[in-house]
Amino acid sequence: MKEQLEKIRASAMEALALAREATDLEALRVKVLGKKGELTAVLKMMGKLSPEERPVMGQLANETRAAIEAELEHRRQEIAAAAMERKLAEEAVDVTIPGEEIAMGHKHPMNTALDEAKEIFIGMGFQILEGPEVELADYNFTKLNTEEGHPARDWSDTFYLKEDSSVLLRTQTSPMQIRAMEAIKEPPIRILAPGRVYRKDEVDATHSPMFHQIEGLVIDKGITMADLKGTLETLVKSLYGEDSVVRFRPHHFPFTEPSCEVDVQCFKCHGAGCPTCKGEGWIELLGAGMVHPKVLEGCGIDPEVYSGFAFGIGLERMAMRRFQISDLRLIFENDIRFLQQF
Ligand code: 2NL
Repeated sequence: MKEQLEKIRASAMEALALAREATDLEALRVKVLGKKGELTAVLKMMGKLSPEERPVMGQLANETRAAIEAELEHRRQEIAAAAMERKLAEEAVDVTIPGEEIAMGHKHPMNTALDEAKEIFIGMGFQILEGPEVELADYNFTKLNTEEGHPARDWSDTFYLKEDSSVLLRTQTSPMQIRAMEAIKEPPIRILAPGRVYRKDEVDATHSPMFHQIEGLVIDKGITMADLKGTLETLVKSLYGEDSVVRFRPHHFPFTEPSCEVDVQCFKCHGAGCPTCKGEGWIELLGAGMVHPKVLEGCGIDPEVYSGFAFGIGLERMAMRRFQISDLRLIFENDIRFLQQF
């Protein structure tokens, strides 16, 4: 039995010296000291020894167990320390290596132009409202005094979403103004409705089936064409400078009466005619007019008591002038080489 114990101890020590992982140690512990282990098997045979031999062998067995356990613990610590060393070496960070530069993005030129327009109108007491791009024909046309059969309603110009022409992609942001009037009812109303609008246009340097509009609406007692002119002159002078010259030209829209288009005298040639204004001397900016009484009435606002003006601006054209962009398509292509310039 003595030899058996010595053999167990010697082979355990040898195996311990070779162990490289914590799992090796655990396997070894089970194999030698476990319930069905080598040492336990020897201890079970103690009963067969003589009463004289038993305490001697018992002591030797305990010493063997203690020695193996001590070495196990020693090796456990060595292996854990080695693992920690390895981990530290692997995860070492060289804080002196220069960092990777992160390219900073910035606002899209369309948003810069939009934010500038918003600022100007917020300064004049306007509230910004946004609404659905999928609209009822009722709100996009009928309530804007654009009757059945009007050319703007043509299937070749408008994206309809229903066979019966009742639902469409809005062709202007005016339906949002109608919704606002119906909701607020009691003027004064001063709102600015920016957003995407859709028309069936072929893509070229100045057209896109999706573009952006900013519409404004002011309703109160005693609002006249003078308020329209003053407000829009303020806009143009904020955009193009205090000394810019503004022109109001008669026009026609179904939803306003009277209607006009607003031009600014070319800031390059001061009216003489040049490539920037295509020889016209004037640059067209927006459409506007006094809200048609039928439109007010349809929204539950009494045209005998209240009056108002409205206007619509194409945001792409505004941004193109602001940043001297020659082709509308560049705005939507999101080519980083183009966008980085602004
Ligand atoms: C353009 C310029 C315009 C309006 C939009 C409007 C809105 C309501 C009532 C009356 Cl709720 N008018 N908006 C007015 C004049 C011009 O847009 O070139 N449109 C085709």
